[in-house]
Amino acid sequence: MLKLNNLRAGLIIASSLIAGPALAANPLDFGLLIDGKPIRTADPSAHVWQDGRLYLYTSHDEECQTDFHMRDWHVFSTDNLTDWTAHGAALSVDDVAWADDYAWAPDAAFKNGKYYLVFPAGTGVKDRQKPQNSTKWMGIGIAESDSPAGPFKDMIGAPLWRSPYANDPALFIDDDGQVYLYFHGTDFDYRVVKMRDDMRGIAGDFIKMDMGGYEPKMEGPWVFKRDGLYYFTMPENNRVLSYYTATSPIGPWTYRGVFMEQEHQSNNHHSVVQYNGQWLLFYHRWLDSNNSGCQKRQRHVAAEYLHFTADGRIVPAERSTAGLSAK
Ligand code: FUB
Repeated sequence: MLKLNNLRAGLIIASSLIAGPALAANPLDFGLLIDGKPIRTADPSAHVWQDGRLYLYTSHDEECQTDFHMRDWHVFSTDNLTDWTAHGAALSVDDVAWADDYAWAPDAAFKNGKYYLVFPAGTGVKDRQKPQNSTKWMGIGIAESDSPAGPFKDMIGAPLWRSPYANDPALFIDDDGQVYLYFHGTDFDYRVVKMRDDMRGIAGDFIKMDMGGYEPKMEGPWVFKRDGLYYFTMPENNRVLSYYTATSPIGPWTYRGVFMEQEHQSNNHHSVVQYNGQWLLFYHRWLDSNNSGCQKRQRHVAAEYLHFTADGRIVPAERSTAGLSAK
């Protein structure tokens, strides 16, 4: 833990001393350098908490990463969508007893006066040539903090469940306080499970949702509620962002179409949040990392304003360079 705290302190100092104020044009500049290079972030999960700030919980790609071996999750916040504060690592697999790799897409929630981080993590290796030799396994953990900026501590020292394989968790709290956990899992898509009130485990069975007959491969689910309507959004086939709507958080869902096209045939991962009356889309892009020494595209978090039609449809969003700096 000492090692992690030192790392957090060092990163925050590096951020404030080296990078200075950051602007919110795309990709987002968090003002955080690691080994002299901008932190590579992906899988942004956005939330607005009681302090009026917007917090982003992201995963963190190692420089020039391969096969998504990832070690920690980061937190950033803003109160004006322009200047970002880097709070350092929210949690590292170094502090998770049951995993040593695959610090993938996290999400967060506020309940019972505490902040919770749900995080996918795992162990083993994926053998792409001989899948039968793969030992990779992933599960979902739950961590807690008194502060939205972390650091978070694994609450139960174990994944929420061991089977089925699961990653990409998303939490949604309905108006009655019930917490729902949506996730991605091999052959186990479109399930949701309720969380216990104390957030230390799941309550009841996995619920297979009625998706209205359309079930493409799904990653990174996200659920939000707007004007009484529930929205289930996801990177369909890992690529395009598409959505369903329903009048209940567990469906039945109606497919409504694509709201962001794919780019470079690469994965995307997103979240949707309302801040000061405006709806915002956070997502990641695969961009050339100029002057970094890495010869391939790397992931960076970006954001756009998101608009709705009068009847609740999401207006397709374009990737822009102005991002949230465009009023
Ligand atoms: O960042 C690792 C994985 O890539 C995420 O869990 C997926 O959603 C994809 O973005």
